[in-house]
Amino acid sequence: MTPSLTEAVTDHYPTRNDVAIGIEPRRDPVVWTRDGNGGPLGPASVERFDTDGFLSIDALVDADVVTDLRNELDRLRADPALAADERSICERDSGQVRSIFEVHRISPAFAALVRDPRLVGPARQLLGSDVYVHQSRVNFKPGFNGREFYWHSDFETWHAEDGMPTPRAVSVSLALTENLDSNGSLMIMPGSHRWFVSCPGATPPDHYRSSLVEQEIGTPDDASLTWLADQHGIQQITGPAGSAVFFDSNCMHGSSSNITPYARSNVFIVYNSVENTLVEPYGAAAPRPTFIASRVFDPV
Ligand code: 6CS
Ligand code: FE
Repeated sequence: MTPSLTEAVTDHYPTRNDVAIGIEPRRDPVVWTRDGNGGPLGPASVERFDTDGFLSIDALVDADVVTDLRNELDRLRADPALAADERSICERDSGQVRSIFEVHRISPAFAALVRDPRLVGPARQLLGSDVYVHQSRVNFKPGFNGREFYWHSDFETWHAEDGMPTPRAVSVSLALTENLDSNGSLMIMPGSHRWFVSCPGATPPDHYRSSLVEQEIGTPDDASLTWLADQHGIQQITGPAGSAVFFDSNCMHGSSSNITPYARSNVFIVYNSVENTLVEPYGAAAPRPTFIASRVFDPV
C-alpha cells in the first residue's frame, strides 16, 4: 500500500529535535546475508559481527601496503594546498591536522584501498548487496596532544545529518600505526549496535564545522551511556599497523586522547548498501557537504 500524502512516514530512529530521549531496540538486521553469499568471512566471523557489532582482524593488509599508505599519509599531511582545503579538519588548540576527508577521491593509493577485496568483500557480504563509499577519512591522533572522539553512534549522525535511512552500513578502520591501549585506540561497547540511542538537542546550522573537531550534539546523555556500558561493557580495540576492525554503523564507540609519544593514525572507510542511499536529513535543516557524505551512489 502506498502511503497517502497526508500520512506521515514514521521515522524508526528519531533523534535530536526535542524527541524524548530513549533507548529503543534496533529495527533492522545487522547481517543481511545468512548464507555467506560466497564472501570472504567464515560463518563464525559473521556470527561474531552479528553478536558484537564488530570484527577485529589481526592482519588485514601486508606490511608493504601499510608502508605505502603511511608514506601517502605523510604526503597528504605535508601538502599545504590540502591543509587549506575544507576536507582537512584541524584541532582547535594545536592547529594540527586531525582528519582529512574523502581520501579515496584525492589519493590513488586510498582509491585502490577502497576497492581492495579484503576491505570491500566483507562489507558486501555483511550488507548483502553492492556497496558504495559513503565516507572516507584518515584520522591522525598525533602523539602528545591527539584529541579524543566522544561516545557516539555513527549511524545517529548519518541518519540525522546525512539522511541515511537505516543502519545498513559497515565501517572499516585500518590501523596505519600500532593501536595500543594507551594511545587513544577505539573503544566499543559490544552488542550496543542492537539499540538505537536518541540524542538530546537540535542540530545547529553547519554543525559539521564544529562537530568534526569536537562533537557535542549527537552524543548520548550520561544516563543512556551508563545503561549501555552496564549492559554491554567496553572493549578496547588494539592491534599492530595493518590490523583492522569492521564495525556496524550503529555501534556505540569513542576514543580517548593521546598523550603518549606514539601517533595513532588510521584510515576509516564507510561502505553503505546501494539499497540504503541517502535521502533528506532526518534531524537537520540541510544535508552535510558531499566530502563528508557522498551523494554519488556508484557501486565500488
Ligand atoms: O560525523 C561523522 O560522519 C563522523 N564522525 C565521527 C566522530 N565518527 C564517524 C564519522 O566519520
Ligand atoms: Fe565514529
